Amino acid sequence: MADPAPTQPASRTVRGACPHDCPDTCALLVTVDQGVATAVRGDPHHPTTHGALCAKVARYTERTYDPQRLLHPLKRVGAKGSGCFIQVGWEEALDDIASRLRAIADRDPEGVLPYSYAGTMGLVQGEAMAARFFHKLGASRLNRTICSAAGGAGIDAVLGGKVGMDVEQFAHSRLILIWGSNSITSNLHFWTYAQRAKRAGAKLVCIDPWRNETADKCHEHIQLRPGTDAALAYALMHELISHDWLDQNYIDHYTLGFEALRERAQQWTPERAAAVCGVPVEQIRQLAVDYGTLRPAAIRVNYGLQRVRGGGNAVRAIASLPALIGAWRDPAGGLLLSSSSHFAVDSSALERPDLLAGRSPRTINMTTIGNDLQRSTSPAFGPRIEAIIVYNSNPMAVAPDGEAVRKGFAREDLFTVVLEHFQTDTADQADYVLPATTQLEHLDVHKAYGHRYWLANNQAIEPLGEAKPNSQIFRELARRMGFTEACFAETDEQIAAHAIKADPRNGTITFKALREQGWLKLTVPDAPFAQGAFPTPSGKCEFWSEREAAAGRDPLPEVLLPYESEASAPQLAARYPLALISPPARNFLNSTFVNVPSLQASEGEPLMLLHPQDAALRDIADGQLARAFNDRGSYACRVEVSTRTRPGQVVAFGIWWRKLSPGAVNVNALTHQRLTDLGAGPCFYDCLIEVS
Ligand SMILES: Nc1nc2c(c(=O)[nH]1)N[C@H]1C(S)=C(S)[C@@H](COP(=O)(O)OP(=O)(O)OC[C@H]3O[C@@H](n4cnc5c(=O)[nH]c(N)nc54)[C@H](O)[C@@H]3O)O[C@H]1N2
Ligand SMILES: Nc1nc2c(c(=O)[nH]1)N[C@H]1C(S)=C(S)[C@@H](COP(=O)(O)OP(=O)(O)OC[C@H]3O[C@@H](n4cnc5c(=O)[nH]c(N)nc54)[C@H](O)[C@@H]3O)O[C@H]1N2
Ligand SMILES: [Mo]
Repeated sequence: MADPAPTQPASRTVRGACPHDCPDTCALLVTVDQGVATAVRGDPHHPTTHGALCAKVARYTERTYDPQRLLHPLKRVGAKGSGCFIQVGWEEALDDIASRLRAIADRDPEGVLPYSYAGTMGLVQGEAMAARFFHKLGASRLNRTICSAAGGAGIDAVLGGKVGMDVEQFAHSRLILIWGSNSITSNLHFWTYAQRAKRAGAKLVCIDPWRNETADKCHEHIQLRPGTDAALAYALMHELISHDWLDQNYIDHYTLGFEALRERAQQWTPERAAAVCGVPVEQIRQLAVDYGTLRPAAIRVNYGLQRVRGGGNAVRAIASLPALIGAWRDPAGGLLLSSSSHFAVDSSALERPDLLAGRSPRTINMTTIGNDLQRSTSPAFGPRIEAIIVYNSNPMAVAPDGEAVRKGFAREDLFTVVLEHFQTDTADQADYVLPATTQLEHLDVHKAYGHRYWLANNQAIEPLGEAKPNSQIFRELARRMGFTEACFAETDEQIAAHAIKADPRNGTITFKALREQGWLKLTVPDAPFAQGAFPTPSGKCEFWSEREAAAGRDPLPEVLLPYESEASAPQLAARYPLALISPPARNFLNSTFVNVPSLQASEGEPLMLLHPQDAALRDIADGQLARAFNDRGSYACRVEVSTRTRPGQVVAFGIWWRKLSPGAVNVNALTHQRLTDLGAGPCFYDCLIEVS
């Protein structure tokens, strides 16, 4: 007689990791009862998670078991974009997709484009099997710029990579500048450390164009104009230099180009910066006194400030500050933008660029997908994009210049495949929608960009319906394409084990140990740059960058005003006088969670803040529905008249699904596709509009 099926224990706890695009990457404990996930909690023992989850991920089971989850492959039957689909079997869907891709690849594989970002930050369900598939095919490559490219390039120029303070050390800082970050919304677990420092007497300063909930809880709020941060940073340098609040010993030993930087900084008096930034000069002077005299001094700079033309150089200027005062000597001093480069990840083993076999396909920038989907074959561009495979991203909602994106995806001759959990705006444009598993239903391994722990995500429950992990979908497509390399047969567990490179920073960490323990910390010194040793070519903090010079750019950080602002585009500003920023809503994660009923209810509806002066000028009352518009598009949304924003500045929260918004457009109807100074990133917060 056969053995009886093993019985499931009544209730068990599975160690997991939050997959979302957030600096906090929390350690999760998932309660599973009879095969059903009943609760997701933060691991109380993981230092940065400390048992707390944000409102969104605390609802993870609600999202997972949502009745709207996609559970079967769907094939389009109605007109493109009509959202009419029929259920089909996996065999039929994958056979058809493979044959369509093969036909395009036979003409030119660059006609196929992957489009993905950080729907999951997992290294297995992100760019592993998918990258292998597209490399082997010779498909166009994607430059994944949509979030952090400008800041990443900026910090790389100065510090040599995405390296910086350990977030846990902020608890011991005496001064914390929270720069371009609404931490309570987007980096909650950092905020815990900032609060601890505050209780111990630290001064907290928020530098942000609108008085967000984080600014409310800081001692000072410097409410500057969007895109003017480099000017503020230079004025601080000006004051540090003229009052000799410098650590000359640190500068002499561990930095490059101080003389040139000093000369540039001397041009930036606090008065000049105050006029550019639109803040009182006294506030800049006081900030300089604080930064020049309080120790340890720490900066939490986040990506909010680099979504403007000069975003890369703004990060360069800010990243130059800590070395001037020797802040890096102390574990609780310095700066943190991202901790990403502290992790040694074996991306070649994951993504297998060797499968390109000498080919070097063109690269498409994901920020300009709106224009690029509409381009024809040309020598400069290469072949027209004939197929797009979207996973871990929702470009119809998140990419700039929404009308261009819509036109691109509406092309009748474009073959679109979307791997998703839900019928998003992008899934509506698909020829095939393939149901993907969520974090509870698959295995993964995670690094973080806001702390220094590796995490494992164990599978907690069986996939719902017919959903499959991204990795499995690409594995099965690879088989149908006739890709026989051994790497296409690897299991998720094998892929995860590759991720953790043999490197002193990873110490003895293995994926096996991670799976058991949930999370393990990197071996990185508390104050890694106390004695220089920056990962730059010179090993120093590079105020002056030879690499920037070689690329034909300013070797020093440069003050570049926005493309669209009163100062830089007065004629445009005469027609569209209001500066628009569109930061994240607290209950959403980009466009994820927008469809979760309880979170949608917390947010209510699309909202924009308008200053009382601007509202009065336009005769708009609080709570009215108004139209925000420019030459690119128009967006209807509820107005909150509020002194939280500056006069001349609108704050519209993102990123709503189009189809859940009035008129089926969202705030990206207003944004444009021009690129940042460094990194070729998007300029979401560099945008002029009018409201009526
Ligand atoms: N709840 C929630 N958490 C999130 C996200 C989310 O959507 N919702 N998004 C996640 C993602 S993708 C990322 S990249 C991270 C980082 O997230 P970010 O997108 O950086 O989000 P915020 O920290 O809100 O930073 C935006 C802040 O920058 C400010 N800002 C805008 N323009 C400027 C400027 O020119 N100068 C300055 N100084 N400030 C400016 C905005 O007013 C806002 O308060 O957070 C992640 N966490
Ligand atoms: N106006 C404006 N636009 C912005 C921003 C802004 O501040 N203002 N922020 C920008 C920033 S910082 C970012 S990072 C981008 C974010 O852009 P995206 O990375 O596209 O992020 P999301 O909108 O969260 O979409 C992720 C999608 O992936 C899906 N997903 C999650 N996990 C999986 C999985 O395992 N498999 C599959 N197949 N799918 C999965 C989710 O269901 C979701 O629909 O948006 C940018 N756009
Ligand atoms: Mo992002």
